[in-house]
Amino acid sequence: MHVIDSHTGGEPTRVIIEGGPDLGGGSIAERCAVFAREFDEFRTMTICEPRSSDAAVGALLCTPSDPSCSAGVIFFNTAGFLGMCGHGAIGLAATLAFLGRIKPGEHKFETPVGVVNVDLLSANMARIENVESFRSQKALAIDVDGVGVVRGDVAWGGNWFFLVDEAPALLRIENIQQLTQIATKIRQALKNAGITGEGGAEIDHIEFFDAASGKANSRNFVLCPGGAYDRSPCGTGTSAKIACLAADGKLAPGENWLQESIIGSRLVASYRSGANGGVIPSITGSAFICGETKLVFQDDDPFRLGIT
Ligand code: PYC
Repeated sequence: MHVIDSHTGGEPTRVIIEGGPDLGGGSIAERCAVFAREFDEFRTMTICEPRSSDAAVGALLCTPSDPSCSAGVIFFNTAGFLGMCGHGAIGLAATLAFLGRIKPGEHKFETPVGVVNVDLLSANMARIENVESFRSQKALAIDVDGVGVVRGDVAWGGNWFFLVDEAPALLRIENIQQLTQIATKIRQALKNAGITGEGGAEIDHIEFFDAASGKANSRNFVLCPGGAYDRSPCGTGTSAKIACLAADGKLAPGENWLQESIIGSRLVASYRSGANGGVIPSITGSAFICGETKLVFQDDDPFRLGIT
């Protein structure tokens, strides 16, 4: 399997260029369902330890079914599949530029949750116009075991998020373990209470906010599905945040929002109005290529399929 690794604001993306599963024809959403149902071992062997880790997002490069798109992509991690991935889409754009497959200018990627516009600004910088994002519930209170009552919004930004404005601890690197534990408890409490996104979708990302350093508008901490936190400010999480800010009248169309991650990396976001009452967020960030690798899976390797 031929993969290219990059990072976007510190968050890794591994793009499968060759050697992935044959998912047949159909839309990228249909092929994602085939991937999950019939070829899940390709996900675990590519992204789980010992060949990768909980922190990384995988991206299977596919031929798009929509002829207007430059690429199709299915994002996944150690826990399962993602609808969209903002840092991963920036990583994919930089990867395709590195391979000489796309040039600076406008492109489209087909994802399982819709087509996203991609403006490749340079070899390492891209602006992603995400799928329409919206808030579905405001200031929902949830009683969390050992934490107490936590209030947050439920919003869609290509994945489902629970966004907590008052972080339960200072968003500092030394508090990552504590933040992860609390966010995991919140996610479990939402699940136990049957609180979901639309159509019963699991709210699998938990996001905390706090004041930022320097010129950034806000700092965040995002717990991703599985146990890892996002090293980047999370493109879909920032999209969900933008949807909430817009719904509260706190951010105007076209106005920039500088989102900083727990490790201090940044994305610039803004929005235009969507067709269905939500917002179309734009996320700009940089990704850097870290490696081009041939993954080897030996027949007698007991961890050929990854540590699951
Ligand atoms: O950037 O959207 C994102 C993302 C989702 C999970 C990890 N990163």
